[in-house]
Amino acid sequence: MLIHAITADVTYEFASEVRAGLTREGQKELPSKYLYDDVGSALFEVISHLPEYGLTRADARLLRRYADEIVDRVAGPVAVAELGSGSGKKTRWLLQALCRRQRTSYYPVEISRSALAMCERELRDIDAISILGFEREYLDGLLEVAARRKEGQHLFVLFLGSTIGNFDRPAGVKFLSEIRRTLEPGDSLLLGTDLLKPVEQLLRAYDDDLGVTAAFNLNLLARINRELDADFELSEFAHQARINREARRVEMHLVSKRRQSVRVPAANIVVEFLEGESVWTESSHKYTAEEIFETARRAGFRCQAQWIDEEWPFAENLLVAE
Ligand code: AVI
Repeated sequence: MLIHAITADVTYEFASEVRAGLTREGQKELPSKYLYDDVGSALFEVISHLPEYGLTRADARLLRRYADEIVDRVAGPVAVAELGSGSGKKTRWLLQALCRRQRTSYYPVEISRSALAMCERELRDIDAISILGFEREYLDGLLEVAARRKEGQHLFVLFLGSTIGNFDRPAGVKFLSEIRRTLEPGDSLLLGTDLLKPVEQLLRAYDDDLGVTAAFNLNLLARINRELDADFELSEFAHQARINREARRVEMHLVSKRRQSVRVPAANIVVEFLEGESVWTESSHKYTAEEIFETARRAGFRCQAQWIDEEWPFAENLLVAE
């Protein structure tokens, strides 16, 4: 597979976002996209196999079971763009269903080069597929894919795995509106959303017994040590999953076990932590099946169909650009 990579100064951007997040007034924060370096992506892959975390398996079950039905509802001919392809495993079912209908160009968009390479290895054996990966932020990658659209071709965008849940609700609508802006009427977006479930189940899913999610979260500090030369003592921070009922989300935090200061030379800061103070690293918003219709409408789509997994409440939503 060809991978289009950018050589922008990613370390500089990482350092400035770390500086902004750790020096802000009130709650310290780090953007969740930085959880996914090579180590973080590998840990997330393990999370997706954990008994406590059913999200990825529910997503895959729906795609395997309903691939033909989903593809039948998508106006063709299409080129497929996937935002955040990960390993590409669960996309196989959709691509195989599409490739039975037409020769298909598949454009995975990923910020992790190793995930792109994994995705290519996973999917290259499918008949009648051509794969071109973009190592880009989602919207930048999608713009490049849209520029390759051929006359009369529709785009079918995949945003699976409930990554939309990592945006807060207003930012989620804004992001979907930005996707909509790159599309033409009649193009489709398959949106995976994790649905609300009992608090105990959610807490277990984001704080598993083996401690894989804890390692996934703590790796963000390890990454800052590796890439920005910081001196975080990982054993002095604890992973914590919190439920925010009002916002209908699970939050991941890293809680300082004592009063301490941490140097981050490449970001030119020394950060002071109080005992019990946390860095908020990720939010996972949970949806109701009904609210997706309104969310889609506000972003300029119509939710044409929805498939729901009963075992682990999760919905695939087929949105059509109006
Ligand atoms: C990628 N994203 C949808 C996952 C989630 O559930 O929010 C990331 C994750 N964080 C902790 N466990 C999994």
